[in-house]
Amino acid sequence: MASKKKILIIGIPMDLGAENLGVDAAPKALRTRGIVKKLQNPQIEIKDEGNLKISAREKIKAGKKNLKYLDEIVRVSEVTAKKVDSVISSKNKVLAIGGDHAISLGTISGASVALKGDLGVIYLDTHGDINTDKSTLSGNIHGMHVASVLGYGNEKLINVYKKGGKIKKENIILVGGNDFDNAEEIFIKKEKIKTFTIMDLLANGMNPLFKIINDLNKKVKNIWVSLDLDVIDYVYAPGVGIPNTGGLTYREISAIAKYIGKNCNVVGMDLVEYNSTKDIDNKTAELAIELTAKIFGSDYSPYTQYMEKNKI
Ligand SMILES: [Mn+2]
Repeated sequence: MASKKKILIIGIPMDLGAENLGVDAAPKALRTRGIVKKLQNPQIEIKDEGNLKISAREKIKAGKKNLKYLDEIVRVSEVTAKKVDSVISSKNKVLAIGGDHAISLGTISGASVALKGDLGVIYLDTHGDINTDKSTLSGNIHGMHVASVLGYGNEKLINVYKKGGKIKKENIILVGGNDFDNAEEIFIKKEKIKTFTIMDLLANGMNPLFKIINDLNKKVKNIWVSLDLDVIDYVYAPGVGIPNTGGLTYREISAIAKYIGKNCNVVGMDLVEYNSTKDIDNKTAELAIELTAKIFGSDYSPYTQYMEKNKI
């Protein structure tokens, strides 16, 4: 039997990277939904490390219009990166619960430093999050951190935890994209960033994605998965910051999560943009927990539990 995996949960209740308030409550809400107990099984030990401290929005200034809350986001990213670095350096895995997606600037930076750059990223998101301070339309940093970890955009964001970009541009895959800004489309094309969009999925099925993931596995030993729940259609995941009307179905996202869990050495993941106030019958929370289990190569589903309980 494979050795028992230890996954440390780090709650990062930060919503400063986004406009849509409410995602800061996600770590608490997911704990209330039983994420710790539900992920635990004979192969996986979960340790909850609690939450990082984030300054409240009303107590700080937004600062520059094209880089809102830059200083606090950089500070939180430094703390996050240090924490993730120490967990991965001690051979444990990380489940980082946001917050908005800007938390991944710190998580990916910390993981990359711990693994000396031998890290690929599978980025599940309907958006690109690949704007810079020059191209942003909103000034929200949760739309910029992918560019930052690749070494583009504002210096303070790029140089979090260690100087320079953290992920080689050929080592990231943007999966499930359906809502890129024009500037993002141009950037992705110019820099040859690998994408597997909803259009690719409809045109060619899932196989090309599995091939890109296999190719990434040949180039890097370790994978970080960044799961923005808004990649999923709102029918299955209504409880997100920005609900998606053209997203992945349950069948598709669960197959992707399962494929990653079976085939990649996942060292950690982000679970971001959960908004409990928009959730319906906790289905987004339950799905988030199920996908997390699958991405770490394990399993949990309310349906399986129901079957076991009722001995069906
Ligand atoms: Mn995102």
